[in-house]
Amino acid sequence: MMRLTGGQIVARALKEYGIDYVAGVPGHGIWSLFDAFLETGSQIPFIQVMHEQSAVHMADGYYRASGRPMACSTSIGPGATNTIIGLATCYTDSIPAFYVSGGPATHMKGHGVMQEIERQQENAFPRISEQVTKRVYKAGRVDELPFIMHRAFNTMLSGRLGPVHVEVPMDIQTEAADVVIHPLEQRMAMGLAYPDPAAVERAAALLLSAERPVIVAGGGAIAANASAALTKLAEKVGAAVTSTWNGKGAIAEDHSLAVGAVGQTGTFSGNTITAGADVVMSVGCRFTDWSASSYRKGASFSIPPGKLIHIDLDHHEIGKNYPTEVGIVADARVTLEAILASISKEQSARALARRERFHADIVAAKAKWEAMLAPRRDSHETPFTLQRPLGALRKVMDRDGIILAGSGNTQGAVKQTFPVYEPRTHLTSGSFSPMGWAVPAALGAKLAMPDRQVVAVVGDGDFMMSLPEMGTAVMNGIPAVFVVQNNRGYMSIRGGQRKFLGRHIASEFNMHKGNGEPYSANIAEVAKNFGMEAWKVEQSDQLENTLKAALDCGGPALVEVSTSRDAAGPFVTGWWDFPSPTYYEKEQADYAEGRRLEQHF
Ligand SMILES: Cc1ncc(C[n+]2csc(CCOP(=O)(O)OP(=O)(O)O)c2C)c(N)n1
Ligand SMILES: [Mg+2]
Repeated sequence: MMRLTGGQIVARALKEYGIDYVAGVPGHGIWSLFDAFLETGSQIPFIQVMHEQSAVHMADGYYRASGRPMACSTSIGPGATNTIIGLATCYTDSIPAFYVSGGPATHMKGHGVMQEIERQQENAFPRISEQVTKRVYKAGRVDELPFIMHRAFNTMLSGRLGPVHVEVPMDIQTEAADVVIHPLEQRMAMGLAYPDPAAVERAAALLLSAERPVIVAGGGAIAANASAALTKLAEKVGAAVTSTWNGKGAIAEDHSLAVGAVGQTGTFSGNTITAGADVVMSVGCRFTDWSASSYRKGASFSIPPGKLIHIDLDHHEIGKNYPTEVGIVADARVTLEAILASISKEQSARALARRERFHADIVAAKAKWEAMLAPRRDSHETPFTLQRPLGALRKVMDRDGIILAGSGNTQGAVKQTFPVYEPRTHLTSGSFSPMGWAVPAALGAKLAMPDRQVVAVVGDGDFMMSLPEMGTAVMNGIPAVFVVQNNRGYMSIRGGQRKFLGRHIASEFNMHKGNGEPYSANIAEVAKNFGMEAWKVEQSDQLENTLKAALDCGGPALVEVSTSRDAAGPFVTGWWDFPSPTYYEKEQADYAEGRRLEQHF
């Protein structure tokens, strides 16, 4: 037993449960809890950021890079509501993050205290965070905080992972009680969820009987550290491996069986080979519309007639978008290992003997994709194509360097153009895809993996949403590198508007008075003013050496590259369900044809 305040209990539990850093912004609602971080025994390194959303994104990047959770903390009211996009990003991609906020004092709530939302319910913020976390815990007494802390960690780190929110009212942060911080091991299950042996047998038999098997690696394959087993199983049955956005890196992308990504902005080879599969085995993937080309038959998947083996830790995903032949709710790594163990050498040899034609098709599809990609990636035209800076970056970055992609064109372009070789080296905001994610997430990734190169590739629009975090990088001395592709506007959005609507609005950055010329801040100079090294590159022959200089300079650094407004975006090798307004007749007709082929009902 120890006599501790609410703030001390939270801090000590965070330390004992393995949290290395807390990021956030203070305010009166969390003063007493932050103060405890200065008390002996409760000290925990604090990373001051410029916007609360960035604190959550930082914890998100920290986890995606390392597999270890980080914490973030804010005041009440606006400080708390600023976290919502960060929490939603973690929640949609099943990323653990521990978020602790203050709350109105228990004897004051509902009376309209400073920064309280109370019109429909006293202290309404947790009702907002409830929708973007696995669970919210509201402390009502100081002596229940040790219980809340182990429940929150249990929730965050068990089953399908995700963020949690603990709210500690201002009075409870200050009060003390005699408490015990419970060892977490005693409050968590041991080991992993094993698959049903009958399901394993059926999955193995299906893979062996297939002529064109494809394994789809989702984010769950990476979360479960299943990469080695996944690669071995692909080799044993001669299956191709494709990946979703979050699954990129689950197999080394220079492996002969890796065909690249699937979906709207997948690769040609990824979509062609996967759409032709007679058996698909998905590992930790929920078949979002983006990865499944809005379920249009033959675009990314053809299920049916293809048969699906769906491995996921969450039963909700089984059968949601496609019917399954075998649905398995278990840990991805142990499931793949069990399937591997159930296949004999002779069975493997017999299956591989039938794969000659399929493997030749894989080689041909990959060659065709490389021929599509190479001219844009290797182009020396200026302003640059979207892909050229990525080709240059791949040449100068270490094999295990970590790349983060912002939203917009860079996100699809990185997926298509920047091969990665290890899990947790390609980080993307994935299915929630907020602008403003990549910069703070890169800071989190670099904090977690200080010995690795960490580079965020962002568009100018995305960058503007997290610009002040340049200050965070400099103040905290976090040497991540930011590559800003400046095309003076939201060109991915303009591209979509042109394609589906034939015209555009609010997507170019232009002067609205005078001659309407394109507008941009001088981003490299802005970064220098924040106190970091920065370069602006406009010549092709300076790309590689400047990127290398940024990686080698030892501090946070920024490279602004001028990309063409009219540069083609990522290749659209899949399909996407986007209805155009009825006054666009031709677009409507194309859309109706695609929609007719959708298979998700
Ligand atoms: C917070 C947020 N608001 C709006 C969007 C919609 N959106 C997606 S990409 C994009 C533009 C990104 O611009 P930029 O980073 O410059 O990249 P570019 O499209 O020019 O490649 C917008 C507005 C979003 N993803 N996130
Ligand atoms: Mg842009």
